[in-house]
Amino acid sequence: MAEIIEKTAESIRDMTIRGAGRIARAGASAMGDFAAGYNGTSLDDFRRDIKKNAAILTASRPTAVSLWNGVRATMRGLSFVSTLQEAKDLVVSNSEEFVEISSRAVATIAKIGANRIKSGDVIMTHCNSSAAIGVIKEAHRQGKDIKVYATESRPWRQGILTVNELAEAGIDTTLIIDSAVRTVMKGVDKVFVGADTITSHGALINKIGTSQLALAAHEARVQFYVCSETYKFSSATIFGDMVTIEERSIEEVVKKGEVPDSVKIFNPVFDSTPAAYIDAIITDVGMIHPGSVYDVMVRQLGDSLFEE
Ligand code: RUB
Repeated sequence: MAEIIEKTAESIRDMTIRGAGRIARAGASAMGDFAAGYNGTSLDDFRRDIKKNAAILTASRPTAVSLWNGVRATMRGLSFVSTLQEAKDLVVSNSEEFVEISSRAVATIAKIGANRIKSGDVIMTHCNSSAAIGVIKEAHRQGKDIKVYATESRPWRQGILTVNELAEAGIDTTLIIDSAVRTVMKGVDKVFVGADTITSHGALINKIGTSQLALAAHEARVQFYVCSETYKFSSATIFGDMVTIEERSIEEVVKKGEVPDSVKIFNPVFDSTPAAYIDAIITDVGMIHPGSVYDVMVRQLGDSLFEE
């Protein structure tokens, strides 16, 4: 059963499974599958193995707060059970609950976000966010006449996935290269992007280039909306922890031999957009001002926030 953990971790590492929501659900599901098929005989061994698995999964994309929160959710209450069967059942039900709640959150965000869109709007999105795409598709489903610009999102080109999905839904979609963002922004009404992580100060960590969209939107007085499930809020940032920005292989940027070895290549894959450039965060508990993130965290997590 440990194979399911390794297989999921490998798929997250090589980006077969990607996007903050998808990796969180994949991590949580793998934990549930592991527990369901566990054939050890002792509760202590199970606790030890489940912790080991959590570490393997979270290390597959070490800076992803969503993955950490999804995996951790499956272990909630584990120290209070007294039998192996109870422990297995608890991880399975926690896992199912996380997948169900996080999927429902995407649908709720779609409904709330679509209310911000009116017929005739020109929208821009970046990378490939199921939460942001959900909003756009819902507005289209409601019969609103919209046009969408989607960025290519180098180097992985997740924008190709986005334009395929939007075009398949019948939405008027234009693909642009990342450096065309400022040129195109003048004709845009609203920007909708997803979130990898939201800090307690309301800053957004998302695909590299998101902060450029935010700057260009700010300059052009275009509304900038972030679509984020609340489990992407990082409680560690309350206590001053910084979000680590993932850097990936240089081979994602250039092919071997394409540039001299003396050329250094820097490939950060996320960036940080300050709260001041964000008009609102559309979440599963409603639309909030970035300044309210801390309050929502405290309300949702209560005292447990201050226990670790
Ligand atoms: C994906 C990305 C997405 C967020 C939100 O980056 O930055 O905007 O993860 O996605 P990568 P979602 O492709 O490197 O994982 O709304 O689907 O959770």
